[in-house]
Amino acid sequence: MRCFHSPLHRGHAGTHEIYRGELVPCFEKPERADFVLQAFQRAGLGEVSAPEDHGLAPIERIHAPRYLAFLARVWDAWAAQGGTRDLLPAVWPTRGFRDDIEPDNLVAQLGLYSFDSGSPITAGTWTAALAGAHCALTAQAAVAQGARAAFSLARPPGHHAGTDFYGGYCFLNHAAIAAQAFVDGGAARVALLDVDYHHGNGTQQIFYQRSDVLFQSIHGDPRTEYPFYLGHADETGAGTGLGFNANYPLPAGSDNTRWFEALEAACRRIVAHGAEALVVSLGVDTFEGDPISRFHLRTPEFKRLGARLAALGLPTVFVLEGGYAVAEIGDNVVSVLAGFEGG
Ligand code: SP5
Ligand code: ZN
Repeated sequence: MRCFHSPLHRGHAGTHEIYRGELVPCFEKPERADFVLQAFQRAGLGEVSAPEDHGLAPIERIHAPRYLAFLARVWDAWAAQGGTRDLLPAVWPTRGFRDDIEPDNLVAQLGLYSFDSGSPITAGTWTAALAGAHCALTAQAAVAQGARAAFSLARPPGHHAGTDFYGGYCFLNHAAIAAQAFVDGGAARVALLDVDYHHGNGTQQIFYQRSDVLFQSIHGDPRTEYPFYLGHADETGAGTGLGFNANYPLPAGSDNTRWFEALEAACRRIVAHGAEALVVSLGVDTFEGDPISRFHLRTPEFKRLGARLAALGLPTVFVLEGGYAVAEIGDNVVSVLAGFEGG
């Protein structure tokens, strides 16, 4: 399996996020990608290449122009004011406020385009996220050109980012960008499966009214788990998208039997959809040792996940999402990919 990776991810390196009223070190750190890269190479799974530059057009198919313009300029604007620390929002336009006028104040702009305080913007955030989008697009192109599967190894992750908002450590929704590229390449039906511990709220928002991209997410129940405000089982799509969104919220602490029942249900729907291609939002924060999550997958289960996805027989793009047990993230990701390859 080809792997696409850029060292530009290192430019996104937040120091702190707010957790229980305290500044704590970021869980989403550059070492994550290093460990995945090392494990991928050690396992001899395939060639690792730099992404091709696909330009902004395929990213603008998913994200709003004013949001992309904000991401591209915000750090330089901050630096021009003498700012050096990570950018974190502190105020948000909730119900009753206006979101149609972009304020001049930078912190107010941060709040307009974000939904949490856990996703610092640093000097290289835009460059890193853009490189990640190009990794996903290059992986998609490889698969569209006939590869059985490809892996986009990038960070920051993407599945919490929506049309015009960031959060949950995510800025550009790489998996959504890849799924859209399949559609724009002529696929009538695409499946996007999110196996990260957290609900893929950004991806759901992007495709909620569409029937061409089936979005499904298996995740910790939002009643207790981040991102809290989306990801319930009764969210099934709207308009022409009705019936093309499926959530499988599982109680925190759920056992692996239950997790694989949800996977089975999701796989059946992918087949029923008649999907021509599959994009997997591959978070491994379902690992039993993950510091911020509460499922119990381990190496045998990650292999089983990969093997089950391979049995769908679809051209498949894997996009790295979460996973915060840094020492084990590489082995966990490689277990899924090796399981897919039949190893
Ligand atoms: C891509 C991805 O996995 N994003 C996840 C973002 C989660 N951010 C909020 C973390 C809150 C931590 N709460 C866990 C309590 C464990 N002590
Ligand atoms: Zn996650």
